[in-house]
Amino acid sequence: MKIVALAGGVGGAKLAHGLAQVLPPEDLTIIVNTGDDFEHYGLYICPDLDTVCYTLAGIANSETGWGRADESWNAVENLSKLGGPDWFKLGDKDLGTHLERTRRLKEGYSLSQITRDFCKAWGIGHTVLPMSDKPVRTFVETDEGELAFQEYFVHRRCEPRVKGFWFDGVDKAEPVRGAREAIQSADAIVICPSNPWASIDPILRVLSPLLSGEGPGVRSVAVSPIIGGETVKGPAAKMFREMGIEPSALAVANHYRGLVTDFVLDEIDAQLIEGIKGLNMRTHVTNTLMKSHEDRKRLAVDMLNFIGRDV
Ligand code: FO1
Repeated sequence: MKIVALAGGVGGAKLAHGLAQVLPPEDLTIIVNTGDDFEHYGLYICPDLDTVCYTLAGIANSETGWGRADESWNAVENLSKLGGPDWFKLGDKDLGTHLERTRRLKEGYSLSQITRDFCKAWGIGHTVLPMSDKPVRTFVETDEGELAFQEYFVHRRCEPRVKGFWFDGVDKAEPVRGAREAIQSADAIVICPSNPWASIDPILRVLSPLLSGEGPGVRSVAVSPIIGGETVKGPAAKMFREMGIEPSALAVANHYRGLVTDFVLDEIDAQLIEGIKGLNMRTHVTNTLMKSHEDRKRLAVDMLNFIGRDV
């Protein structure tokens, strides 16, 4: 079964990792959000691409959910002593990624070419693609004005109240080469349990020319990142509340209405099934919490059974 997975940060990377454990490389393409990307210390940093790749390569920092495992912090400690901005923690190993990516971008390589070479170097067999080779930047409209994503998410620790989002460059950013073929040959698109507003919406906007195809279109299965009204990790539930929406798996399904054919929610939210079916989506209830690598694999197998049963 061929799958295209759309993923952002931590939650998305976990399910992508689960799918990579059960699908061969030729049957899984992972398309990653680049709206979180930004320049810092003159380096071009791609947090979601790195979170997905480090997770697939088994070198991700499992405590923080970002950056590398077994990290040291000499560079950032020393730049801090010099009075430099140290709010965005760049580990020494992680710095190597940003230095080399920035060097190659300056040499004219595309982000997708660089990602392909990095995946090879990290021993990742599956295809990981940035959603576009053109820059897209997520901005968060808040009660304190407009903030670039990392300014909001890391520097301000998601404190400002969110009013909306916009994605600079999204209308000029064509889908990355390879996305069209992957989607056309896919049995299903899996929308991983990432932040619907900040991680998945940018990808859906960039890929929309490929997704609004006539006819039944590709099967698309979204997994709720909200369980029992709360996000497992990250500010998605807070964002829903601040946008005047009570956070729940139903609210997430409603966010994706018209875009997905199927919705996967956690057993704890089974009472929401009828409401989600009312959005013209097939529902699948299971344990969607991924605490261990085994959990990631179990959810992936569960998803494929669910998709395969009706394909
Ligand atoms: N998130 C934080 O909350 N604090 C950090 O200091 C931080 C550093 C960091 C360095 C590299 C990287 O790839 C990600 C990093 N993140 C950090 C996460 C980053 O903000 C991502 O955008 C989130 O994971 C949301 O996708």
